[in-house]
Amino acid sequence: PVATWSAEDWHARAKTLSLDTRLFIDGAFRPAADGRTFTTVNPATGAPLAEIARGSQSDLNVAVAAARRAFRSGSWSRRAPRARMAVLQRFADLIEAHAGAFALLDALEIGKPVSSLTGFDIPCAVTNLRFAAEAIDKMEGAVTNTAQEAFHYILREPLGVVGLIVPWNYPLMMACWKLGPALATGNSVVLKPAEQSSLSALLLARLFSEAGGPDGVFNVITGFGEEVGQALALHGDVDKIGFTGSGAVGGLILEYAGRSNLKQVTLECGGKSPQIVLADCDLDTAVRNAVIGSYANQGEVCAAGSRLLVEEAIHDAFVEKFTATTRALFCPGDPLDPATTMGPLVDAGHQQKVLSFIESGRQEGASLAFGGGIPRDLNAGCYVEPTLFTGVDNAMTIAREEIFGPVTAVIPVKNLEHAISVANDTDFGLAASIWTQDLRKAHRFAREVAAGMVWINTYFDYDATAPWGGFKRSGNGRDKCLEALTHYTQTKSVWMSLA
Ligand code: TXE
Repeated sequence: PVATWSAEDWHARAKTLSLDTRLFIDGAFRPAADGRTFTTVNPATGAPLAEIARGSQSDLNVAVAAARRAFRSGSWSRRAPRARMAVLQRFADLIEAHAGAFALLDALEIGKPVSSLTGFDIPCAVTNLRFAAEAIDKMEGAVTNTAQEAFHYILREPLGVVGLIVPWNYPLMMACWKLGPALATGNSVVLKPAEQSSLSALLLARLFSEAGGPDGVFNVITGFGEEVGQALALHGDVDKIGFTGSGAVGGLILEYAGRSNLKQVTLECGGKSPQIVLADCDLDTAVRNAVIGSYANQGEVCAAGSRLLVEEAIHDAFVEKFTATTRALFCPGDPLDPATTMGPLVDAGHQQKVLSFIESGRQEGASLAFGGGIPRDLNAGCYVEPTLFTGVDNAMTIAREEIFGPVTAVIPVKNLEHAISVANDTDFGLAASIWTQDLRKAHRFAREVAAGMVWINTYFDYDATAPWGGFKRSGNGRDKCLEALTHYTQTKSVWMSLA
């Protein structure tokens, strides 16, 4: 039914929404030990939204101890695979049943349109959880081919206590991408949501308990990165951190792991992904997808196709169509209106950062084709207009840095060779796309581009089975897909003498 709610319905429900804003530890909500809270703000209006528990090192220690106790007890880690599967399936069902509440929580906290949440984030979160749940009894160990007088087998076991540190751009979905494999393989989890988006994580934890998840297996500590996140990644009794966020913090997580207990780390740290548009492409399809690749989710997407490498012969026609298509598809507005396709950015600090990237584009000599400012009628919120720069050189700041907002750069290229060399001239390597009718060019590009995900004549195609992650500074490891489950396990090699 959420699909039928009007803007008025969403606003009415927002007024009566009940929130639990405390930490979730060992199966129960509780305030931070020192009673501190922080205020979260609705970025569409600038109004305060909720007072959330500000977790500290001591809260984190209690959560890690509860997670370890639960792991040792075997209440989850050694529960029969099918029984674990049943809990995770019920958990997924409950998320689906609470779609309205999840959409409201994420929309109010980060400004994402409810249409994106109900149409994408929530179904993807649910599918990924179900995918991980269904895989539980299909993960196998192995018996290896040793000499006759020995019997050797490989067991795959959970790691123990896993810390998940997630960002604010897909709060529910990102948590589920990591929770699915971590819980399916039998680990206990401490989840640290971003400070901008705590509420959906807290509802998730409550629903896991309601689904039959044992106490201590899934804990949520809300609060700040330098407090809770750092304490989690430095903790000597945490076996792994699964992280999505900035490259700078990704580097710190590796450092914390090195300084503490050499815990395992997987990272997804964003990108500066190229979309190559060759002269022989189907221009209408290429433009439509390039626009979506640029501005979907306000451009707050790690795989945003923010560098458009357009072959010179079609440059002007491309920019003209791109401009018209953007106007038709993306107009900033109220996130609680189901017709809205673009909300505000997550907070005022991020809005300023994106505006300063736009300023750097102007200063460094790129031409502003459209956008570039705050929409006039929406200046109470953290909005930025969809923005396009043309005449961009790949050395400019707007071509090198992840802007994480609705700002895209057109870089003219001479041909495929030139496009590949510009595409790979970046510190990142998350995603890439090519638009062409020539299969040889498409597959050559797929082999030569240094990126974890390649889209040919499409963008943002997505499935729970498909690995998500990057090369180079975009990180290591993969989310979604079966491989993700192996990131939350370790192998044990067992020998028995038959002599
Ligand atoms: O990220 P942070 P921010 C990129 C994007 C964005 C920029 C900054 O370019 O503009 O990063 O965003 C926690 N120890 N991406 O500041 O700080 C933090 O609390 C441990 C790309 O939001 O990396 C949050 O939970 N944890 C990206 C998480 O790290 C720490 C998604 C991410 O926050 C910490 C988000 C610390 N010292 C931003 N400091 C993607 N890959 O999709 C912060 N955190």
